[in-house]
Parts: sequence; C-alpha cells; structure tokens
Amino acid sequence: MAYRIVTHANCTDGFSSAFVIKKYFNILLGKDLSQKEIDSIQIVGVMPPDIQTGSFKTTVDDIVVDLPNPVTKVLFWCDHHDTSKPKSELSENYYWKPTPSCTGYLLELVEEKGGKLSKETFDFKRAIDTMDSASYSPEQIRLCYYKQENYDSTNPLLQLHIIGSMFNTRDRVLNDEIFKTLLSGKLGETPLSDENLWKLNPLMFHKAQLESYAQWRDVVDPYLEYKEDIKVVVQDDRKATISRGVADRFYVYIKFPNAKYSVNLRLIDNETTRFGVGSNIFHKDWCDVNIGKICFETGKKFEGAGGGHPAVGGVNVKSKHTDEALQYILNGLK
Ligand SMILES: [Mn+2]
Repeated sequence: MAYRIVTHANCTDGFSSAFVIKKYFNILLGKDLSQKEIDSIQIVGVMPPDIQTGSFKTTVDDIVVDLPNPVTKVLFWCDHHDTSKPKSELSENYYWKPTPSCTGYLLELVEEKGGKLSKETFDFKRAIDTMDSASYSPEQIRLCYYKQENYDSTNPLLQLHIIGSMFNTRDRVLNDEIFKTLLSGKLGETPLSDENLWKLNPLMFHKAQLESYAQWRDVVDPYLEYKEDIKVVVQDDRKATISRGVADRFYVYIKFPNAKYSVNLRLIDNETTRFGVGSNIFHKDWCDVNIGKICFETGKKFEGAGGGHPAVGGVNVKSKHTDEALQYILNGLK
C-alpha cells in the first residue's frame, strides 16, 4: 500500500513537519523502508477545513501532520493546534500536544524513540517554533518582514522565512507544486542546509515577497481602524479600493503597538467571508481570551468552520452573516 504524507498546505510548519516525517520515517513509524521507498513517498498539501469537514478523503495509510484529526482512521496523526485537543485517550500512533510547532513536537518524538538530533536540527527547531507560534521580537520581525541591506546573514529564522517564501505565493497551484518538488527525492539534514532546495533560488522569492508586503502595507494603511476603547485593530478589506501585494499579518502591531488584538476580514467568494483574529505578538501576556475557541464558536454560530491557537485563529462564515460575526468576535475580545 502507498503511504502518503498529508500536511498543512501553504504553511512552513506543514512543510517542515512533512520534512521531518520523511527524514525520520522509520524511527517515527516503526517501519523498515529503504531510502528509495522513503524518497518516493507522496506529499499532499491540504487546508484544515477540508480535513474537519471530511471533504478531503484520507486512507489508513496516510500520515497526517499539522492538521486536525481526520474523520476516519489513519496510520499516524500528529498535531499541536489547540482546537485539535483530543476529548478521549488517543490510539497508537496518534499524537497531540500544545507545542509551539508541529515540527518541534515531531522532533521531540524522534528523540523519545531513540533518534539523535544534530545542532543544526536544534537550530531549525528553535526557528520553526518561533515562526509557528509567532513569538518574534520586534527585531526579528524587522529582519524577516522588511528588506535588508544584504543577505549575508545565516540566521536560521531568516533562512526559514526565505524558504517559506517559495510556497507562499498568491498562486495555490504553484505553491503546491513547489511544496511537492522541495519534498521529493533526497533531503538535507534540515531545510536550512538542503542543497536541492537552495538551488531553486529561494532568495528571489523572498525579495519579491518583501516587496509585496510593502505594497500591501500601503494599501491597508488608510482603512486600518484602531478601536481605542477595546484596543482592537479592525482591518475590513471590504473597504479596500485596490487589491495589491501580500498581507503582512504583523504590521498592525508595528503600527499600533498598544493594540491587544486585531481582526481582519475579507470575502473569499460570493458566499464566504474569512476572518483572521490575533493578539499582539509582542505582548502575548495581554491576551486574556482563547482566540481559537472564539473562532471555533463563531464558525459554529454562523454556518462556517474555524479554530486555531489560544493567541491566534481563523474562521470562515457565510457572507450574509459578516457584520454579525464581526460583532460577535469583537464582543468575545472585550
Ligand atoms: Mn503548525
């Protein structure tokens, strides 16, 4: 039977989790595959709602990482999202723990199962933990989200952002293709030193992404609304007069350092509105609500689906409920 690694599409933790599964396949799965067999394992990128609703069909030979627990039994499941927290004891090869990243959790499991990790792997783990839990310092944001004078730095966090730029383009099909290409064949020790990956010139993608962030910041600047009384920044993209660039989700906290939370919303098709909700990444201690839970409840209430972590989440709702859902979220953040 053919194994597949099903992972969070469009996401650096999803990419890195799939990388770790491939790298330590036999240790993690208790199998005895040849390197050639492991190299040829298929990678599938999927978005969380497609797992939650069961619209993506998994099989008993799937390894599912950084995604919700699938509706039907799979070979291996590992996740760290708050909303995936199991309600009963997990069966064999099912893992959940509220770690900063799924990648980091998988690496912990590798160690528990007797695998040895290199210094480079620990550097990689620290970088993906920072990135996926958004525990950046303002300096790290300035390093990874704004143009640098030069790119001589070998900072693992910056390198991981440069890599992530490759499968974070506006084109989902291209992202998927790049994802698969980067994870096919022989892998390096970690993505940081993966020769095949660096041959594809990720810095070119990253520079383009930084320019797109800059363009986006110019577009949203006029309509970012800071609600002083509840310390929430609302970014209602229905007010945008032009669509340009790529969202820089941390900009609001650089611009409004006193904000506790931010909410952004946009129509993704005629029927669906997507909300993103987050807390000030530089002051996690200011967050005294469970945002993932608010998103989950908002999804249930307004004919959609949502979830996330205590400090960040997202939810899709039926567009006819957009204003009501926004009000519901703002009340929840109060
Ligand atoms: Mn993750």
